[in-house]
Amino acid sequence: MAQRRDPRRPERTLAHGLDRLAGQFETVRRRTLDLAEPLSAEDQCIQSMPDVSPTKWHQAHTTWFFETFILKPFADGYKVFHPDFNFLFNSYYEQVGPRHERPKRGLLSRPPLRDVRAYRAHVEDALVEFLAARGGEYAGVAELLELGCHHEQQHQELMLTDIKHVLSCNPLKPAYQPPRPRDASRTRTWDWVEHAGGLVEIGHRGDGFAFDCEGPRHKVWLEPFQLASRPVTNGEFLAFIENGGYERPELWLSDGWAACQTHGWQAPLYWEPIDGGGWRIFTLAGLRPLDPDAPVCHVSFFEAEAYARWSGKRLPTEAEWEVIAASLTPAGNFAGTCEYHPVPAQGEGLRQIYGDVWEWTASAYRPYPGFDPVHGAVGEYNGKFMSGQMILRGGSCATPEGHVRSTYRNFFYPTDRWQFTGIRLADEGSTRSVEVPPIATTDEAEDAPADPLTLAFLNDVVVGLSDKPKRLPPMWFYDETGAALFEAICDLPEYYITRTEAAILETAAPSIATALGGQPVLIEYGSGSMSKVRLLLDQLEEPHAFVAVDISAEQLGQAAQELDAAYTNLRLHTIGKDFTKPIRLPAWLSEAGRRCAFFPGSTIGNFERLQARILLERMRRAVGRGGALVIGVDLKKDQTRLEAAYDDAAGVTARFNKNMLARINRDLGGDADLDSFEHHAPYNETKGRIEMHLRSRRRQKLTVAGHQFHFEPGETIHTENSYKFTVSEFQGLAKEVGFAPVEVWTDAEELFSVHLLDAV
Ligand code: AVI
Repeated sequence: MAQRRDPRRPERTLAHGLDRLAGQFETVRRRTLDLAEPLSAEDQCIQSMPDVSPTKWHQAHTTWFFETFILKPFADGYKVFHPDFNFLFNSYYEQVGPRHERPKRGLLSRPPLRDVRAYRAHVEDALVEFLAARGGEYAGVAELLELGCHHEQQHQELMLTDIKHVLSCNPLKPAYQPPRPRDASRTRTWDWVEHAGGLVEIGHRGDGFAFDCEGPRHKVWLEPFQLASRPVTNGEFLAFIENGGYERPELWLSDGWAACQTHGWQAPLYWEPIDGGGWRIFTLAGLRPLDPDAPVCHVSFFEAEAYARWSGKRLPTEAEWEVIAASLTPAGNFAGTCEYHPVPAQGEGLRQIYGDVWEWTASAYRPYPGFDPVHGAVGEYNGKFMSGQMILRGGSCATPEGHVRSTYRNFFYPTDRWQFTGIRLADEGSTRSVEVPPIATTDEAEDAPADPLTLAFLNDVVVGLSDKPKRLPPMWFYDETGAALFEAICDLPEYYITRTEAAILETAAPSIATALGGQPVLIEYGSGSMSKVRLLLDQLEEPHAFVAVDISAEQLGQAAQELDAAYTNLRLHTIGKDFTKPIRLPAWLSEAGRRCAFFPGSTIGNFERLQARILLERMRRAVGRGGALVIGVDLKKDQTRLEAAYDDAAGVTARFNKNMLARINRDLGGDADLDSFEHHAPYNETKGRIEMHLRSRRRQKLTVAGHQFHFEPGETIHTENSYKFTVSEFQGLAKEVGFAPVEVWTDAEELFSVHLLDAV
């Protein structure tokens, strides 16, 4: 999804009909900054061990990659940002010249973070200009651009694994992010997935992006085997520990036993014994209790081997892993879920083959028959590491969604433990097996949706429908159809929210305008059709700019055009993005008056308390001290009125709810039968929220991209919560993140409230 840039700076804007690759570049680059956002400049400078690189270094090195392999050789007249940066930020490319020693990256307190950010902007601007000048003709650089994006995604994973190690070394055990609430349900049982063996093919076919080491595709002979339907859990690994697993040399490979002794391993990395018994673990959400049902992670290859031997099984070869995984589209608990931690298995059948933990295989990282690395310096990317390392498959909870494939070969040294690495067992095939599972080809993977937004949707669908109770995040309601249906909801007689809020805003706008003063900047989160903001814009004193953030790129473009035509002197900046993620505001905003976040429609009610707090905190940071917030908040009221608003007589809300299933069919090739689900929207008095569900009318199954989900009659998918507040409940929440109430307006019936708050 491409972010629309400031229309007043057309020279930096990519040509219309933006190439998929240029869009991918922008998305990937922004994600890197998003990942760094929770960290201080001090956090970003630390290197806690030689394998770990500072966050700042990752940001610079990924930039260096584009500069070195695209701009320097291809962009005429490109001016390097700084002559020393080649030495500082070259990782391991001998052919590009000498470099700063890897274990000393944490000593680079200079250049400061702000210079690294400026370096990123410099290279991005130059690359965007270079691509625009080529008018979509990227011959010669397309592969490098794509490689650079995938390279940066690899570093995004390293940013998470590295900062986890850095923070774990701090005695305060700081968290990268607050803990996320999770449903406690899980499936404890597991089974074997059988494969009859025979002559199979593995490796990339050559269509679409892959790293050079994933090919050539070639034939492999497999004996019948079976693969565990889910990874080994913490609870299972605990049994190994309690059975003396770390004290029994007979379970270990000789080098593994030596490593175990040298490093004093007694448990996976990040496990800490609790006085009096038990364990807790360090996570990116700080120290947490050990969940016995979550996949064990941060184990070395040697620990995985010892565990497999102890359990009487073995690790799968990479070919065994690949032929099973190739029948499924990569979706699961990747970094897009923002869990950054493996979660317990849900549902039945083959689970968590993608995401959660990288799975150690029994295969050494060696070239496939006929492997021919790319020529030149960039050929040093993979090939030269093909000694002494082991293959891991499937991606982890820190891997960006859309990054891995069934053919993806990750590799680490057998003693490495700081990645999210886990164990899936294999065994020889059962002689009972007569059923021959399809020998998988990668055809399905080639049909897989490629753009990041669709992949993020697929992930949420696979993760959400595997959960108990099943759930889907409401942000996915709003594709073009969903956005239109929501507009129709706003006009319904039962849905009092929109018109009540509009009437209140009309009354309140002059006072809001006075409070904001001259040249204010409005930032609307989830701007939709941009109709409500007009009520404010009409009253504001020379508004300096309007920043609109919305996930629906189609709607954003359309609405921006209309607003632009109506407010010719207004600077309009659009950000096509999920507004719950950090946003980057353009530098030119700083010359203006007060900043005011605008969040109408009671959308705040669609978030759980913790998420609502995080979102308000982000708004607080975006407007800065002295800024303001104008927010619409729906009030608690009688149940009948509330339920009617979410289950209207004309059935528009029901269609809106079912559009989620229609979208699964449309965008992900799902086979949901819309008639066999019904809209259900009760008010939950105890929790103070309307709950929207899609209730299955019968026993059925739904298939999405190779994943199957079973429904019992009456079972629901929880699609949305709409929390209702009292005025003081909301003010209490806002105060927690530094917003002080200034004024609140309600309608005569006290159905709805609009709040003006100051950022203090
Ligand atoms: C966007 N949001 C505030 C609406 C609400 O009222 O929770 C979404 C909605 N869902 C069903 N009807 C409207």
